[in-house]
Amino acid sequence: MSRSLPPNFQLGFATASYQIEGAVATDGRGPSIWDEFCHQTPTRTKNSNGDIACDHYNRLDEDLDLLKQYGADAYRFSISWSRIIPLGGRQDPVNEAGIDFYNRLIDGCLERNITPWATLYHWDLPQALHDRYGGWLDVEESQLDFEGYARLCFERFGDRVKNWITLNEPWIVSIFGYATGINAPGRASQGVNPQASEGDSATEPWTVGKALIMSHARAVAAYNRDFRQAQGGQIGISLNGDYYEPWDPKEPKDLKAAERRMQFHIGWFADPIFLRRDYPQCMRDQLGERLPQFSEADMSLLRAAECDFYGMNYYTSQFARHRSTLAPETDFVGNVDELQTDKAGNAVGSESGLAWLRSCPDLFRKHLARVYRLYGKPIYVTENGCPCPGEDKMTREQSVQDVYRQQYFLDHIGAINDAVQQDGAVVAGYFAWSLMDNLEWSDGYGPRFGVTYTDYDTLERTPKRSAAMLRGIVDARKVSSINGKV
Ligand code: PNW
Repeated sequence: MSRSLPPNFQLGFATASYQIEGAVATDGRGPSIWDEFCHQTPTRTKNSNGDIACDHYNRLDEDLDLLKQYGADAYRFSISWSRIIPLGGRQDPVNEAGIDFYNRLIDGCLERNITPWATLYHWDLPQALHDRYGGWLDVEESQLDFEGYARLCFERFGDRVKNWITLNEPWIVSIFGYATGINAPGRASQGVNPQASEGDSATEPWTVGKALIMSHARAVAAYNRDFRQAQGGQIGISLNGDYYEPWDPKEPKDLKAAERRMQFHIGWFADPIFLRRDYPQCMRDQLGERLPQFSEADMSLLRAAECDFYGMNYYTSQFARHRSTLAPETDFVGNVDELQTDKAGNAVGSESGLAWLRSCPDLFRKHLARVYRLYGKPIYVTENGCPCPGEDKMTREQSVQDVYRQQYFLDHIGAINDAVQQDGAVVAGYFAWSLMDNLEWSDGYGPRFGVTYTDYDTLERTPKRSAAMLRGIVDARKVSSINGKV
């Protein structure tokens, strides 16, 4: 087996606050838009909510012990904004009990020799900011409040946290939250989502996208100006996005469609953030005035916000087929059809336990190479994983076997190895999603992404076989340190 992962390549596991913590009203935490969304009637989350989730808030030490047991170098968690600033705003009171929880989490990692990676925003906007000014729909206010929140985190945790992720998946935040209305705050045009009572799918996602880009920029600029020198950490953002191949490889319009689809997924955020320039031309061409402009002041903020790495959340790939009709106003994919089978009938990958997720390690390799070529920053894979076929209906004894997941990890870490060795991509770490089965957002507690089985009745954790094997897979791919011996 070829070995090309650097000796200091980091293996970690990832989670997000609302998906695991529970304790939503404990010790002064304020509600977030996900608390509100999960308690709407009729339900939009399969009757599930994060009130208890995995009860991680009360089982912190046990969960950190799992990480240790799995040989983790790093742990990626997210901070619940409304746990530390219950009302969210830059003038609002700080909740010291919430700060204490994250101090215990961070110190608990360090005591176990695990490097903490903190995500500032994994989708749980304080509800008070949504009520006060529409949350992310107010581009000016939201970026100032996000900067205030980020500064508080740097001040209180930055002596020990040296790895920061500003936002998790701004594409999902904008599109699922404001175009399809599948995620909180559940806004969409009535014709798009009958369960949404308010929204405008043609305009709101693009406004929210700009708010997120500028919020990221303000947090990074603050870090660069006031914290970087003293604290010496690194900061980046985690972007999702599938890799797309043309549905018909002989059709030039499908080749363009595949590239355009990736620009709508990734270039939307990566061009302003990593290349410090306007949105991709294909987005301007299709969306025109509905895509906000960057002012001179915005551009200078983006230029002051150079960050350190590209966080890649990668799960699957698809085929793109061009459309000959005009794009509807509510289109957000670049006017393409997305398919899991190409023109010749080849499937993009094997089926997992979720319809949208197929295992496509060869295309993951292409994705890594493309992203590194375009944006030029070291890549950390900040999420990768899957549920096994049928796992949502399995008993614990069946689920912990997780043969499909073990193969998925093996294949995807192999793809990283090849992208580094043969395509020159720089990939510095890998976080499996997720440390444990948890609340899969609007899909509820059905899909299980964990390397640890969670029994939602007893909250007991049981390691799956994949948890124990990851350490070995990564070590086997690392370059040998001396004379070909590890
Ligand atoms: C990510 N899609 O979300 C999130 O960062 C996690 O919180 C989540 O649990 C995980 O992936 C698994 O879904 C995504 O439909 C949700 O393509 C949906 C998609 C992609 C990412």
